[in-house]
Amino acid sequence: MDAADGVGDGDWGARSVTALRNHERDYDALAERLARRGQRAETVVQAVGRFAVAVPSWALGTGGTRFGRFPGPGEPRTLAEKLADVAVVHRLTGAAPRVSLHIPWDEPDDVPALRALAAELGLGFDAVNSNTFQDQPGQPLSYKLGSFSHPDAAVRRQAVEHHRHVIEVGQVLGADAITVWLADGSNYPGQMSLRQSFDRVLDCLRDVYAALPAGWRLFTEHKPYEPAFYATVVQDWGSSLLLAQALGERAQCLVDLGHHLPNTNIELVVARLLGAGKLGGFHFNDSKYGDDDLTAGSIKPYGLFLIFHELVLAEHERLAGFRPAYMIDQSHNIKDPIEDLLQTVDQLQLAYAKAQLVDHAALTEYQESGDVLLAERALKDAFETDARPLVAEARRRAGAALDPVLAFRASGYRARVAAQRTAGGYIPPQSL
Ligand code: RM4
Ligand code: MN
Ligand code: MN
Repeated sequence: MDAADGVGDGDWGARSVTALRNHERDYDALAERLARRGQRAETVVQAVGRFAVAVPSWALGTGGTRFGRFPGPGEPRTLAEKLADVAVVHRLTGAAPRVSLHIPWDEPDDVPALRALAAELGLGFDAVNSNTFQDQPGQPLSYKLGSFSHPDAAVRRQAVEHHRHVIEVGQVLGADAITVWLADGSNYPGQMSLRQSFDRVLDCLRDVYAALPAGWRLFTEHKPYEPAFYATVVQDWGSSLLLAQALGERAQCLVDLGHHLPNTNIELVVARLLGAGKLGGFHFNDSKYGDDDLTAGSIKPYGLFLIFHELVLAEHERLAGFRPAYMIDQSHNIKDPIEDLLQTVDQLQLAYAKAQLVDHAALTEYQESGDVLLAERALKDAFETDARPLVAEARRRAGAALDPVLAFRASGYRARVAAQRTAGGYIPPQSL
């Protein structure tokens, strides 16, 4: 594989002696500065080295809006090519070892063969995703008026059957969770019963929950609107929590950072779900207005840091049941998808590293003595620290790149695959 993709020689970024020397000087300077604050750079580097996030199978092609799409050269045409691209992201960041598969967008023909191919590339599988928000060719019944919430029991049965199938595929792949995002909802008042639609969703989810293999979890993902523009059935974290609590211990909530109404305090939502033992996972992205699916950290980096602060607190406190599944869910509309993913993973590693720099003992002391200013500053001190050398060091130790995007550009990978992947265009899933 290494010879084929040209990005596997393990010395990325360290290839330039000057880049490596500059990195070492930056790292030493930061380590010294942290030591003066009583903090160890080494501890943070090790924590960043353990951080991992899954890449969704739908993220390797150029995304688009309902107005259009501007594909770039060398997009993957097959699942195998998508895996090859994820392997590049993992090799350059050291932090993307798993793929989150979407069915039927990425329905494998030969599931065991896909698992073997992934293993060859050093990849595994994270939560599998179902899709009852579109009708598939040949599907007997339509989801136009809903899936799990549909008034017709036959449609609901078809949707449950689809989820059983997704779980079966996931099981063969070695996944251990299913994420359920439903588009169910209505566009006009009166279109559906607001209460019954929720009860039907819960009933169907009970069937899916009952089909979970041992050790599996089910994540419910909420979204306030789109494609339903009047009332979405699972529209907020409260509804998601009701479902997860009614289903049982192995049902938890998934927080997609773009699925909140404007100005929602997402770190507070995260804290509530953590407190209830119901935080299952994340779909990382960023947004300015709605479900924009922009690069994580590109619009509200402080918000991302505050979310990671809650996560790191839970980690340090060894909160019971805390086992979050981290995934990316973005639409790469105008950046090269691989570059955007590299930038995303870097931003997540950075937010995680900064959150590790919060002095928890001092923060607690300020909170308890009512020192508002210093409490806030305990967070700001961490956020404003340039933690990039810590992240680069974690990557260097993992044999990944000091600067993944520059290493990717220097590798010539995109041009090479553009030459290979010529026949037939990649048809992307509709961007949602
Ligand atoms: C939705 C949601 C789901 C994703 C689809 C494509 O808005 O974020 O997680 O699977 O889009
Ligand atoms: Mn999502
Ligand atoms: Mn979304």
